Amino acid sequence: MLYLGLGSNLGNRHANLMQAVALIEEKLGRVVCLSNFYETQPWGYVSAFSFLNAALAVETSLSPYEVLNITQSIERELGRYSKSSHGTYTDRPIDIDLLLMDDQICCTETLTLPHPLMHERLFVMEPLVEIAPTLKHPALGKTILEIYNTLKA
Ligand code: PH2
Ligand code: MG
Ligand code: MG
Repeated sequence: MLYLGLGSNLGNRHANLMQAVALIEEKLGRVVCLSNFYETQPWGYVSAFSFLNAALAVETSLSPYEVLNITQSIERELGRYSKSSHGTYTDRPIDIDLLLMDDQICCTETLTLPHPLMHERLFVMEPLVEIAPTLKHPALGKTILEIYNTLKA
């Protein structure tokens, strides 16, 4: 199972997330579970625009790199032209992040799994704990619920 994190803080955020989910279903595989959408404040940079964040579980036979290529093309299709530049984050209509893929641990220049910052980010862990509380983080050896509780404390 593949777990993705979605975020939007530009344009019609709700519509952007819904369109991303539809394109993920079309191009990656069956969306098994989708969290609620959470209103969150920009984390790690200053912006006037707050986010909607969500998490979803997808059944796919594709490799992590194929998934990455496709999620990046979906981001472009939904109008994401600029990526974080000069080490700072930028506002975006859509961001699709690979969080976890089965027990895969992978660390290359193009892709790190599990997502290296997921356990530090409430905007990722809150939607994820809703859909996969008992899922184990293969690198930390803790469940999503345990990580979420530590982060919240
Ligand atoms: N994504 C970031 C940086 N900061 N803050 C919130 N609230 N939600 C995000 O999705 C987000 C962020 C980098 O991808
Ligand atoms: Mg991100
Ligand atoms: Mg991203």
